[in-house]
Amino acid sequence: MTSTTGESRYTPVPEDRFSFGLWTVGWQGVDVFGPATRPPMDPAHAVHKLAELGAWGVTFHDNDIFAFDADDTARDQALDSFRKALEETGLVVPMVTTNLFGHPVFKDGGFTSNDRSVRRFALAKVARNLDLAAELGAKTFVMWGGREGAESAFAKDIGLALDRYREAVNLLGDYVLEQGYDLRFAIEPKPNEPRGDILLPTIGHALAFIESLDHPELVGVNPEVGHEEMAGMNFAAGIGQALWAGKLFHIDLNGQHGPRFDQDLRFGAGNLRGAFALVDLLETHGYDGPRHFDFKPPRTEDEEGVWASAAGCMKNYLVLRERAAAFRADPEVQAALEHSGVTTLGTPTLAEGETLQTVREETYDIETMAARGFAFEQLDQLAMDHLLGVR
Ligand code: GLT
Ligand code: MN
Ligand code: MN
Repeated sequence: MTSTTGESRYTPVPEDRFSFGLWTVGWQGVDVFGPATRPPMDPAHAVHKLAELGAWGVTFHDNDIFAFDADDTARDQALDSFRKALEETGLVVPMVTTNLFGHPVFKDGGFTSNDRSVRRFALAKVARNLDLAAELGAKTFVMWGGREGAESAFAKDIGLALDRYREAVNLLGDYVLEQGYDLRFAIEPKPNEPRGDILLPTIGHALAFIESLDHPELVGVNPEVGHEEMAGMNFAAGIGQALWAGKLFHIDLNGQHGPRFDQDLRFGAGNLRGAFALVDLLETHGYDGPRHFDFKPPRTEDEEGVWASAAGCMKNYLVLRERAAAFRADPEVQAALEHSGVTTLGTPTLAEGETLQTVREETYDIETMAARGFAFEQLDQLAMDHLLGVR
């Protein structure tokens, strides 16, 4: 039985910066094979429940709060009720995003639809939502281009589509600068689903695209655990590169069992060792952005199950954070990191004043160098022992 103190170690507080999308806990369970299994959830109710569970923030798409075809009165009413819930609970809105994928008009994408009038409408929809994001104090604006892609090779000219994508992000960046909004963009990569192939499918594709923009400093990434793992990528390694590039503006935490459809399991489910490595990386790197959960409580769950699933996301993060701290503090681990050369990788390969000529003239004891064991297995077992709670 866990003691009260034991439980409270894993009870989230706002300082943990946990946030949830309204579309996550509000997901009604509609999938390709069947209709909703849960009733719609009032956004204000979701805000209250998330606050009770210890979350810090809530995020949304425009159409999570008001319908696509809402008139101004309906839009204002829905927003008033949401704002009231924010005031009552103290929850913040760290991120806002736009739905450019649900309505049939976006079936061939928003920014990169082959239909120019759709592209113009998409820009207008996002610009309006930027005003709302700024008004609510959001610092990050996510762009997930789920419909930006194709099912067949000849349907989309990739180069032209990227030209239009860039045109859109440049225009929206200019708008943010002109308005003086304190907002940055975060592109969310995904390899496929709902499109057969999606543009900017991985962290690496997105990072390369960002460097081609007029204001690359305004744009970073919002990687999602499951999306990289769907592509067979190592998520923590991708996050390592995003951090290295100074581009980890936001993150979508969830769980996935390898390359298959997007599972959006609660954080910690699926690849647990990957989740451990990720939390260790975020915490040791001093990542101070939101810990945002983008999961879908399975359609087997009723509302109680939805909150159990949301609470599980946060608890698993806190447990892994504690395990990672214990791993880092363990003197045996520190010695193993040293022994394996992990720490010495921080030393530049050439010393001050040395040149390529220096290394060309050096004599090398190749046999001894080749015989060295790196003891990564011992190090990894220590990590495993900490993860499993036996150290
Ligand atoms: C959608 C998608 C998520 C994105 C959201 C942001 S919407 O549910 O599956 O991964 O983060 O647009
Ligand atoms: Mn997903
Ligand atoms: Mn996501």
